[in-house]
Amino acid sequence: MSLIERSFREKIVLVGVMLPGRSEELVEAHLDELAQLIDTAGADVVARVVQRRREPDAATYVGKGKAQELHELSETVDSDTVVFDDELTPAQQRNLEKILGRTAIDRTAVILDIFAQNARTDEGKAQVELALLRYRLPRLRGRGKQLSQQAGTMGGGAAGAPIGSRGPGETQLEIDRRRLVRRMQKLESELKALRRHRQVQRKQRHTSPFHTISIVGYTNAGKSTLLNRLTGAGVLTENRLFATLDPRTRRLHLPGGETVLVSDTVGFIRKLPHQLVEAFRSTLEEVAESDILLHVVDGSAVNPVEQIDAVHEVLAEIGADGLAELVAFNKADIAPPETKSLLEQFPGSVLFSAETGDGIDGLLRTLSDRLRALDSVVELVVPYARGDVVAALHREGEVLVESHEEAGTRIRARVAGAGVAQFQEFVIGSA
Ligand SMILES: Nc1nc2c(ncn2[C@@H]2O[C@H](COP(=O)(O)OP(=O)(O)OP(=O)(O)O)[C@@H](O)[C@H]2O)c(=O)[nH]1
Ligand SMILES: [Mg+2]
Repeated sequence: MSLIERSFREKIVLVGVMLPGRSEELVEAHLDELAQLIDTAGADVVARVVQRRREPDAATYVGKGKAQELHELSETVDSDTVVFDDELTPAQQRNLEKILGRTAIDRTAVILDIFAQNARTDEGKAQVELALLRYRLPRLRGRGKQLSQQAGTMGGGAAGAPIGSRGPGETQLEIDRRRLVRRMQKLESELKALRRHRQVQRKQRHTSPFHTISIVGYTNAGKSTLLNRLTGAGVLTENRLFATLDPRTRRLHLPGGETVLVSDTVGFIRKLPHQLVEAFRSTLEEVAESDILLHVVDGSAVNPVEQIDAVHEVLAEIGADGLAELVAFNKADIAPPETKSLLEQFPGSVLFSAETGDGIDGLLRTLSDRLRALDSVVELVVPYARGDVVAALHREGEVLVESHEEAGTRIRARVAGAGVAQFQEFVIGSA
């Protein structure tokens, strides 16, 4: 299931609106990103248009006159589709298609399409399909004859009937809608089952003594490259957006001798479609349960701070905003000198290159220190009958002092934050 035609490369016109207070550089950076999304989706950008507006037009996103101009431009450059840099309402989409005489889609549709292309596992595929259907449901329209002829072209499914199609076949529309809802329900229950399975796995991991680290960050920041560099994981890295959809977890030995679990995550992006955040919630829940976030930022990006903000927004949406976070600026080899000032702006952050390995030692040392700071030092008395608990403390924590008393073995130990619960009944105090 896809929204973008791949049997030939579609010609695309990009459209953005420049709102007050946004710099031209920023708007251009947003359109560059949209162009990269289009390229990743397998189509070619043939023109781009920016309109200054106080706010997007409620009916047509750009002004009506601009929409008419866009129609003429599209004719001239012979474009197949016009892509808008914001999510269009179903009504805006319909109105624009009438004026443009071709498919109009939005940023959300492009991102959904790329996710659909990149999903590999059953769970990933089900999550993406569900997100697509949630996007498509409010946009379903009556099908005319022309749509079936046009069915193969970009957006044919999502955008619905092209202009000039006859009035909606009400019953056909109802049938389509019902079919779609049934499919969504089926996917939801499949995902629920997968989620239960995942929770069981997660429980097992919870009792594991290892700290867990999630690598998060903007898409294309170099998260997978870092995971590979650290663990030799051999996961796919590519100079394209959303290369990773199915996150991997690997063991890593830190310089201090500690073993931790590191997971890669799907990349985030400005205006990540909420349908996707919803659909990926179960995968993203794991991020919220990690001990620390390793937030990788592309130090060579035009707008690293905006990307950091976008990542924080998604983290808040999945309930991972309260976690410990180490901000790590990547691509030191190509980052401009200004990146150094970012290190001051984000206290405790580091600069490194996943590609060349520069700064990796410092990154790991900082990570190690931050993890130690998360540990708690507790005082316990363990009855002599519970030699298993004493053994577990030696294995999973760091025993600092051990003495023998009448009631049992008295131990002072450093235990990982999440691991304390396991020993709670023997704890008599903490430092
Ligand atoms: N110059 C340079 N390029 C890098 C560095 N680290 C990663 N890259 C490149 O950046 C691109 C993206 O890297 P990935 O590791 O796939 O990025 P990601 O964050 O996993 O991206 P998604 O999975 O798509 O979200 C690739 O072309 C890498 O080769 C670096 O330190 N320097
Ligand atoms: Mg990746």
